Amino acid sequence: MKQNNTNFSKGSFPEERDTIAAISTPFGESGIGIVRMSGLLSGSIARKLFRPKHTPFSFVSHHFHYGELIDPENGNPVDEVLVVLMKSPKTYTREDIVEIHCHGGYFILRKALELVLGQGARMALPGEFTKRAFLNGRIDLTQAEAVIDLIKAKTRESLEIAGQQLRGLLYREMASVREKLVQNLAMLEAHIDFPEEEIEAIPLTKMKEDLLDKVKKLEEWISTHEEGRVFREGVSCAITGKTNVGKSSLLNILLKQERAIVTPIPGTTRDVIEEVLNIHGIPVRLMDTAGLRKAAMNSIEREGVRRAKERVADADLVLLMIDGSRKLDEDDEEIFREIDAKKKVVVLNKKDLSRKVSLKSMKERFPDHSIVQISALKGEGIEDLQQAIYFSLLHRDIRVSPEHLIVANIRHKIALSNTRQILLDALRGLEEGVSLEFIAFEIRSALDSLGEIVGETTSEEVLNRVFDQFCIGK
Ligand SMILES: Nc1nc2c(ncn2[C@@H]2O[C@H](COP(=O)(O)OP(=O)(O)O)[C@@H](O)[C@H]2O)c(=O)[nH]1
Ligand SMILES: [Mg+2]
Repeated sequence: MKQNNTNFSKGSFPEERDTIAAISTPFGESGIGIVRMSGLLSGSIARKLFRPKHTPFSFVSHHFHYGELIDPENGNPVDEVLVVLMKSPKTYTREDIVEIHCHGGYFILRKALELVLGQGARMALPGEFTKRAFLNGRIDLTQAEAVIDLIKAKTRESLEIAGQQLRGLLYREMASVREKLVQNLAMLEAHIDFPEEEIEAIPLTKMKEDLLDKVKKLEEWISTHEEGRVFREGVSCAITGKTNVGKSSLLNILLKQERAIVTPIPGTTRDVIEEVLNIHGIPVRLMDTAGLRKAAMNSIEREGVRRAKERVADADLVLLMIDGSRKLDEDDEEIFREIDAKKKVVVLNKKDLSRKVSLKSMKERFPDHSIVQISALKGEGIEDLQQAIYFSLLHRDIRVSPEHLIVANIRHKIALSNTRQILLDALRGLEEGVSLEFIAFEIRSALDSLGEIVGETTSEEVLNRVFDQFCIGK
C-alpha cells in the first residue's frame, strides 16, 4: 500500500541493508520446506549454492528453476531443489527475494540455512520480512499486523477480520477521516497565516459538523472492538462442577471425539485438558478440569483440583455443571460460592434421568445467567448450549463481512479512542470560541494519533512490539 513511510528512512535502520535468511516453513517432517532470503546479496548467494539441471543457465525472475543445492566447500550435492529468484520491487519485501524449496526434513533445512548464512546472509529476526515490507512502503502497519492474525486465525470469522485488514479496509477508512481533518486544518492554517487577507470567513458551523461526523464514525468503530477481540483472540472457557456431573462427557461431545476419559469413578480427570472449539465462529479454548470435592482426595487429585481452580479463576467464561439427577450438596454449594463473580452459563446435565434439581430453583438461584438443560450422554441440548455460550460472549448475532470494519486489535482501539477524545476537545474549543491556533493544534494531534494506527507516526518501540509477535521466517 501505497503510502511511503517517510518517517522511517533507511538511514535510521542500518540493519535494513543486510541480506536476511530464515527457514520459512514449520519444523518437522514435510513434503517440502523453504529457506527464504531477502536483500541485495540474495541472487549472488543463490548462484553460488545452486547447480542447475540444464546449462547454460540464468535466473529468470519469478520462475522456478530445478537443480541441486550444493555445498560450495566440496561441491557435494545436499538436496534436490527448486529455486526461485524474485527481483525487486515486485516482491513481498520489495527487495530481491530467493526461495530455496528443499525436502522438508529438519537437517536438510538446517543445512540449507547454514550454507546461505555461510555466504554472507544473516539470520532474520522474528517478523523481519514483514517489517521490511512495511518499512519499504509496500504495506501499512495495519496490514503487517493482519499478516500475523491471518496466520493465527482459527475460524472463518477470525480469518475474515484479518482479511479485511490485509486488504487495507482499516487503512482506507483511516484515510477518509484523515482527508476531512486535513481539509479543515488547511482552512484554519490559511486564516492563522493570513489574518489580514481577504479570505472568506471561516465556516465554523460546517467545521463543527465535520468534526462531529468523524467523532461518530470513530465511536462506531470503537464499539466493534469487544466483539472483534472475541473473534480475533478467542476466549477461554472452563467446565467446572463437582465430580461425576458429566464434565468430561460434555467436553467429548462438544469436540465430537473421545478426548477425555469418562468413567463412573469420581476423580477420574486429574490434569486440565484443553482443546480449541469453533462456536459460531468464536475460537473457544475449552478446558475440562478435575471435579471439585472435599472427600476422598489423594495428593494427585488434590493437585488436579488446585490446577482446576487456577484455570477456572483465569477463564473468560465458566460452564457450571450440575447433575440434575442428584440433590445439590455441600460440594455444589462450595463451587457456587467460588465462581460467584465469574461470567457463566449454568448447565443442568443428565436430563435423561429423573429430575432432582428443578429448573425453577436454578432460575431463582442464577437469575442473571442462561441455564441450559442437556444430556451429555445422549447428546441432547448441545446446540442450545452453544447458542447460550455465544450470546454470553457477544450480545448480538454478528455477521463478519468484508465491508463492515471490525477493530479487533487493542492497539487500534486505543488510538481511535485517543483521536476521538482530541476531536471532542477541539469541538468544545469551537463551542467556547477559543483561538484558531488551539483548534489547529488539536486537529494536528488528532492526525498524529490516527497516523499511529497505520504506522506513519508510530514509535520504534511500538513497531518492535508489533513485529516481535511474529515467528521467525515471516
Ligand atoms: N445418564 C446420564 N449419565 C451421564 C450423563 N453425562 C455423564 N454421565 C455419566 O456420568 C459419569 C461421570 O461422567 P464424567 O463425564 O466422567 O463426569 P466428570 O467427573 O464431571 O468429568 C459417567 O458414568 C457418565 O457416563 C448424562 O447426561 N446422562
Ligand atoms: Mg472428568
